Amino acid sequence: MVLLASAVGPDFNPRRIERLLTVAYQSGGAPVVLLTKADLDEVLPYERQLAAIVPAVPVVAVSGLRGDGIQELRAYLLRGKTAVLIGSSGVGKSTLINHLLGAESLPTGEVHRSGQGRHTTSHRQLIKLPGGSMIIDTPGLREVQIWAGGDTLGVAFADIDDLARRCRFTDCRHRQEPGCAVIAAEAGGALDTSRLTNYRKLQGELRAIEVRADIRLRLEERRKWKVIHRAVRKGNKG
Ligand SMILES: Nc1nc2c(ncn2[C@@H]2O[C@H](COP(=O)(O)OP(=O)(O)O)[C@@H](O)[C@H]2O)c(=O)[nH]1
Ligand SMILES: [Mg+2]
Ligand SMILES: [Zn+2]
Repeated sequence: MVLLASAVGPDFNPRRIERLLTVAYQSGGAPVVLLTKADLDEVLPYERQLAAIVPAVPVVAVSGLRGDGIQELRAYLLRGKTAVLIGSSGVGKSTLINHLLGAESLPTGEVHRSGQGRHTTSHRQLIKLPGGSMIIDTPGLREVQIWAGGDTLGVAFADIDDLARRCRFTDCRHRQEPGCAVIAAEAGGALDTSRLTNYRKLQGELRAIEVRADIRLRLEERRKWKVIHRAVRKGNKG
């Protein structure tokens, strides 16, 4: 299970959640969104926004300080299950785990005035929770990167994937191709522009990673053949 933590407040960013969701789907884990620091603001408007962008993903509003949503969260953390907690530094991941543990086991940090959290969690850590589940605390987004493989965007952006079936070209990238149903949906207002922009950005990142992976693969292949050729030459001499 992948718990995507995002705090309520002015820094709340649906685009970041889309990105985390892409990472979650790539991992093969089932995603659950945690709306953290629920003690700071009315959670309903955030839940409404999430329902629009991640309709199929459960959302739990939690507060590691006040204890909101802890029972609901525990219902996901079943015996034998492992969850990884990801999200920006300072959203309250370690505080939440401490609450689940009922102890101050993990260091937590003050949030900088810039809104950026300090990286008080410096490494990943697997923690056994009472109840028999396990949870992995992570230091923040630096650890969480998109990697190529699988139809990840298609799952995280199922709406765009559905529209894409009606594009004229089957390999349409929804950028400026004629007969693109995605571009048409955006122009007609049915698809949110910033959601499409984020989709394109993630698509570009995935492509860059695929290209890098491809170069690495070719270099490895070349090295392998060099070794084989050298061995063959030696063999011929001897
Ligand atoms: N108001 C409020 N503050 C919180 C909550 N959880 C964490 N914090 C504060 O946010 C800061 C960062 O918390 P931390 O757990 O270290 O975040 P992490 O970087 O995601 O592990 C600390 O100052 C916490 O006291 C919460 O539920 N409500
Ligand atoms: Mg932490
Ligand atoms: Zn298209």
